[in-house]
Amino acid sequence: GLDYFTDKLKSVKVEQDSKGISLPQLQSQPRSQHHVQPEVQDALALGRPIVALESALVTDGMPPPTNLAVGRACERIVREGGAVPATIALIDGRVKVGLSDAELERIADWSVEGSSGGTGRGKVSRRDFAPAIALGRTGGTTIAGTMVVANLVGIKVFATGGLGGVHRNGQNTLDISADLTELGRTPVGVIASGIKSILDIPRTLEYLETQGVPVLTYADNNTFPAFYARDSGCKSPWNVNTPSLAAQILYNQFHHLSLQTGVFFAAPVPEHAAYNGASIQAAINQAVKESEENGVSTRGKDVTPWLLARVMELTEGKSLQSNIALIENTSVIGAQVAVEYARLTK
Ligand code: PSU
Ligand code: MN
Repeated sequence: GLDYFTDKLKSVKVEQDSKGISLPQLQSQPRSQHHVQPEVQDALALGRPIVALESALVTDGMPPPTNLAVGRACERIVREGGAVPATIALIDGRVKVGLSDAELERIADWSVEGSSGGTGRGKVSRRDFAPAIALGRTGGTTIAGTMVVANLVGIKVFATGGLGGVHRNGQNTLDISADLTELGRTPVGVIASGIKSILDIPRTLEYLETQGVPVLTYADNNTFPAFYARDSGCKSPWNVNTPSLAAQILYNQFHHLSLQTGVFFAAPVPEHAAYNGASIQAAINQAVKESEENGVSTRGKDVTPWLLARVMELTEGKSLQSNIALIENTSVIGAQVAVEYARLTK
């Protein structure tokens, strides 16, 4: 199982090559030379701060050329904050922890395999790894998928944009993002800007409660944010507003209590970039309505990318500006939390 993978990773003397570190126990499988970049491997060995970054937002969440620019910006921001960025993706059937710029470029190009132009075909979640590795596929890891890999290699802080959730009418369709169950069973701290109101936010919070996931607003109040907007109308059970408190919570969860459950920090979009307008609410409602009419709302992993792309179209790209700002903001916080967390676990 996964413990086997992790134990092996710790105990096996790994070989280093130009592409990174090979994990020998997986090399007997065709196309299964997974790679942890040397920089990430060193940081893991030395207990230095590391921030995991997802790649589904590059392959599916935002259109070119913004997706590549944002992917690069997040890595740069994490570095500037004194942590090592580890963008996680699946490339030719190999799990990559830390991407080269060429690899990032490749998955950001919507004309090549693995990037899917908002159709969802490139998304890699927990259920997809085993088949996608066997078939040599390329794709972007969702929050759930990124958490799986981060946890396997020992990365505990992960920054991204928007969490998946319970979809509207999810009580009937059972469309509930695997991000929520992943938080319930994988000990990684996730920092995001809340949940888009393409989703059912109150039910998403209920589901996270059922999964036993600590949910905190990262601010001086417990207003739960809704991605573009700073206030969803819901409250978080908790709030913290410093990296050291956030790191202490992760330490309590993972070390002190050894709970095998993630932690969710919801960092509101910066005030100057917030988008509370009636126009975005109207666009979201229209996109959801259209998805129900044209049947997309029942098409599994396609639903979220389709809605994201449609909202962007309907707002003529204006929503993209807050999208960029909020991801850059969570990258800043991710680095700060990772620095404090490394201090506690040294
Ligand atoms: N929400 C966003 N932007 C995104 C996603 C969600 O505002 O890019 C992506 C993330 O990768 C998330 C995934 O993990 O969509 C959730 O997809 P689904 O609803 O199919 O679980
Ligand atoms: Mn879904």
